[in-house]
Amino acid sequence: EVIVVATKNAGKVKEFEHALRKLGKKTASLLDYPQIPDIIEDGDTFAANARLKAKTAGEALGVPVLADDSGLRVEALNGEPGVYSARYAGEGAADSDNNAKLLRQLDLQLANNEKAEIKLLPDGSRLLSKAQFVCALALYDPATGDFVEAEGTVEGMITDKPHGSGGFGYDPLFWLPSLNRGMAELTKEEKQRISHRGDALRQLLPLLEQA
Ligand code: ITT
Repeated sequence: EVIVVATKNAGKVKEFEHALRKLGKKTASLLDYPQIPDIIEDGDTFAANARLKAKTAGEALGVPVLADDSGLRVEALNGEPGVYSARYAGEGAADSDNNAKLLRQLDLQLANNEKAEIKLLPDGSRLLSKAQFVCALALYDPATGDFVEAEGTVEGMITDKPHGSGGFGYDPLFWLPSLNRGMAELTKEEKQRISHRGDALRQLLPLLEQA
C-alpha cells in the first residue's frame, strides 16, 4: 500500500509518487520521518550510497525501504560531479548554485581546450559537453537483510542556457538531442519514459508491485 523512499529530495519524491501511483501505491519519504537523522553518504559509487540510505532507513523503520542515489557525469569534466552532484557547490548547496558551478567549470575547461567542438542550438545556446544522468536504486528488506538493486542512465548534452521549468536539479541544463528538447521541458510522464530514474524503476516494477 505504502512504499517508503529514503530521500529528502522533494523533486525525487514527486517522480516516485507519479510512478508508484500507477501501481496503486502511495509514497512516503524521509520528509515524513524527520526523526531519522541525516545519512552520511560517503560511498564511492551511486550503488553504495543507495544501499547505505536504504539500509539505514530500513533498519530505523523496520519496513522495506527503497533508496535512490543519482547524479550527473559530464564527459568534458572527466565524469564530475558524479557522486558529488548534490554537494558540487558545497554541502547543502541549492540546485541553482550547483548549476552555476557546473557552467563555471565547463567554461574553465573549454577555455583551455582548443579542440573542443561546440555545437549551437537554433536558439543560439551552446551544447558544451556530452553528459549522462545515472540513478542507482536499492530496495532493502530489514526482515531478510537482502538488497535488490537496479541502475539506469540517460545520455544528453549540457547547454549553457536553461531550457524549461519542470523537473529539478540539473534538468534545466540537460539537453536531449534525440528529442530536441531539454529535460526540464518534459512532463513527468515523458521524463519517466526516458530518464535514468524511469529506467531503473522499470527494472524493479514487478517487485514493487508486490511490496
Ligand atoms: P537524497 O540523498 O535525500 O535522496 P539528494 O538530493 O542529496 O537527496 P543524491 O545524493 O542522490 O540526492 O544527489 C543527487 C544529485 O543529482 C542532486 O544534485 C540532484 O539534483 C541531481 N539529480 C539526480 N537526479 C536528477 C534528475 O532526475 N534531474 C536533475 N538532477 C538530478
